[in-house]
Amino acid sequence: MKDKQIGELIQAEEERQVGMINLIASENYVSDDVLEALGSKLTNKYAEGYPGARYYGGNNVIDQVERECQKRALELFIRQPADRVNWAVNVQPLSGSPANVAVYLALVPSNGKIMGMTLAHGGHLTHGHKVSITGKMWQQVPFGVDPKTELINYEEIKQLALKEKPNIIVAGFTAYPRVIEWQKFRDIADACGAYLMVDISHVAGLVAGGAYPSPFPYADVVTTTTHKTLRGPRSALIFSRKINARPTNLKTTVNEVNGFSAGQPRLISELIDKAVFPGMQGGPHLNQIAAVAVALGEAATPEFADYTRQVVQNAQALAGELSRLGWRLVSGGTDSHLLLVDTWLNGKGLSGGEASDRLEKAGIIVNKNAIPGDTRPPIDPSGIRLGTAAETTRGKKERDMVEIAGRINKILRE
Ligand code: DSN
Repeated sequence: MKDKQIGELIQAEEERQVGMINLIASENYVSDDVLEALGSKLTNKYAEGYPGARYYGGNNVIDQVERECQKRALELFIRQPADRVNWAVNVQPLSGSPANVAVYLALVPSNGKIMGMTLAHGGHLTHGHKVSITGKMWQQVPFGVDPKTELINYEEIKQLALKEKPNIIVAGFTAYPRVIEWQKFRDIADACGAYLMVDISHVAGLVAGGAYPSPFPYADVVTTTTHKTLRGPRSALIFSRKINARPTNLKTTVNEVNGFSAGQPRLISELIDKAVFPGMQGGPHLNQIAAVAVALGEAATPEFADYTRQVVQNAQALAGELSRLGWRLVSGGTDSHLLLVDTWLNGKGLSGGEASDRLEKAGIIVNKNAIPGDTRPPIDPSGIRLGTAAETTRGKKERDMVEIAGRINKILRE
């Protein structure tokens, strides 16, 4: 690279990545093929619009790239062709937050209600938190986990949904370690007349590989980032069922702008496409979309399915050993790639910030994270979140996780 300054910084970051243990639950290591697509000349092309309907000339090749990405996404997540025909996918969102906003723009009237898990209990900012645009343009109906079990209490969520009548229910989390019963969320959405959106950003790879239950049989909309357990570049996908929008939900900003009127049947996939472009974004990043297509191809292999099983086994080995060494884990363990460790222990231990700093000095990278019912501030909460997707890509197995748990224990108790 001719630019020495940036070249040296890239080199330095590559060395940092090699020289430490990465337990950040939302990170992973992409293949060289994914990097090659990301760094390709596809970045030079403007392609506002969708395949076959662009606003610029010269998109013959680009259309093929985007269509192939859509095809791979649908084939990977919806294995049965008979089910697949009922779904559409938008591969243009630049990342997870804009993808979620686009869904609300399409389906939730201004000031309508988004029912989602609070950030403090493992939700995401874009599930309606007040500091996010999703909590400013719409109202959040927040739900959390049961204070005793730290598990989702479906009956409580149902009662809340019946009382509040949200327009959309968001299931899916960034810091909830357990399996989610998607059918129960479907029943709740049906009971209160809401759309069911599932955000599988964290577990997408596990779903694709068969190591975590698929929400596709139950959801109306599924959003995901592509760079966590799915092991692709930073990007996002929005899957939507080809069903008509509910007439009561048709009066949304995106529909008004596009001249869709209440009473005129519209597929939700059509509304979501309009919300992504021109509602939220201009030209899609085709180099990124090509890299997603490469990652989706990799995720369809038997090796990837083995990888996802190993990710979960590694998380369970890490959780088991940390528990054995006396650490309290939120909900007692994990069914996925991530776990939450209560490092604060009601004031007898370390804050999440101090735990994270100590581990980083010793070459183990984690993120500080709130635990349910946290009494400490988000900037220095009571716990840390650990995940095994990245280290499993680097070939780690259960015995390595036991060894890493021992190191974590020693560093945090010194
Ligand atoms: N930053 C992501 C995570 O770490 O879970 C969510 O946006």
